[in-house]
Amino acid sequence: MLDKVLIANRGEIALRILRACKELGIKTVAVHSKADRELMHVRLADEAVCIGPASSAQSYLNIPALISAAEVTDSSAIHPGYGFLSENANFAEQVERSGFVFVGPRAETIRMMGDKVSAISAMKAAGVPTVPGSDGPLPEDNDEAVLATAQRIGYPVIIKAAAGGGGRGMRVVHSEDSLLSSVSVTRNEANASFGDGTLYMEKFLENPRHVEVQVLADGQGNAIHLYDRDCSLQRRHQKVLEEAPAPDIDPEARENVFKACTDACIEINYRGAGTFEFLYENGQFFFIEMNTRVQVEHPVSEMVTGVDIVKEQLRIASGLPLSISQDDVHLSGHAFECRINAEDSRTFIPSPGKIDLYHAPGGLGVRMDAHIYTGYSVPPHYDSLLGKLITWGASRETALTRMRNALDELLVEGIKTNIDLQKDLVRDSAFQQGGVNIHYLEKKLDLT
Ligand code: MV4
Repeated sequence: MLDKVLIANRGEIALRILRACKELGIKTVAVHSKADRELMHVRLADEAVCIGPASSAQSYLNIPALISAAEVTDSSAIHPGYGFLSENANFAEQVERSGFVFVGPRAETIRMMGDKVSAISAMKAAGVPTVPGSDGPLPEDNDEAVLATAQRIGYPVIIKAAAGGGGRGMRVVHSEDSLLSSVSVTRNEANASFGDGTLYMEKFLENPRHVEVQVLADGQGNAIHLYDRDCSLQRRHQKVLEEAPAPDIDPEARENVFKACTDACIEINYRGAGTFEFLYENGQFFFIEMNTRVQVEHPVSEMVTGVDIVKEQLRIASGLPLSISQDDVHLSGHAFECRINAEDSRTFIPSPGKIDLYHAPGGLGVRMDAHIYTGYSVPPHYDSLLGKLITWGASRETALTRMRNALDELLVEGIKTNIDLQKDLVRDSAFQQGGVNIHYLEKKLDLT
């Protein structure tokens, strides 16, 4: 087992990683900016290293500072968490070249998944169902071929940047009239944003759900899935409320997609935790992207399977095989996660500042993954996630009732939060019914 892990992150996920390390008897190193010296995980880690000035998110992106911190503390590995450098192939490469273990996939896997064209083609080759599309990059100098591709796919189509992902660098095209101009604008934006103008085209699915599959693979020939999550409730590509398993999915399509995901992991010799992102429409799954990190919403999968995803990541990084096989994974009950953000419930404007009072809910089936405490000041430099409220129940109904009650118990005073929005959502009748699509929340917000 790894001896000492440097946690290259902050906030609730740093605390989450610290807890997993403690359970495994792994020593921990916190790194933090000057603004973050009061963070909960900094107190709880065995050692802490200040790696940068107060006024920026840059500290957690400073590769030389992170590697120096790993050197001076004699760490054996670096866990990147999510965001920041977690899907940066060059970082993974530099970590390993410096003699540390990167808790995540091999750099080449991260690079392949970062390029959406190569990710889709690898997954398609491995038997994962993909969206009908260009099957490769759009040519830069052949308008006829681009028009013919769209013709074959059928309008509406969506133009996406190969270096994009997560909703950046996309444009929907409804008819031939605007195709070439849209391709040109999207290419200019992709060049400006990512330094890479490579584009691809897909059929635009109008009303899909966002359903993702959690996998774990050890790079030693073993891969399992931890069922699916529904993350359709989002605003401007920011997820708001997630659940596991995804409700009301065609059982046969679902079994097929799980098998395709684990087969693909073995095919590409995947190592670590990963998420296959799908659009789900009319009973069919369509792969769009793969995430090579632990995700914000991983707890809902943990709650319905009992598998500790971060502990498995650390075991895999230690060179150990998965502690469980697929036959050991049993889906039990239902879980929800509400993201609790420091932001106005209606305008979504961030609201940093001092928390005058924090009271976390409790009780059977209630989990609060958060780093805040009464007296903590939310700095303005980072994203607004304060924590996640997660509930579990034997049925979806019970888990949702627990979430309603837990949200009523949750007190965060002194700053604005989105708790009122979450209280509203868990009482929404369409959401209670289950299976709303990716446009539901934005439409609802437009109406109120
Ligand atoms: C799509 C799509 C419809 N058709 N691709 C947005 C984020 C990025 N991961 C992919 N995205 C989409 N790709 C096709 N072929 C609609 C979206 C999309 C979306 C996807 C998941 C969750 C929320 C979304 C919100 C708007 C658009």
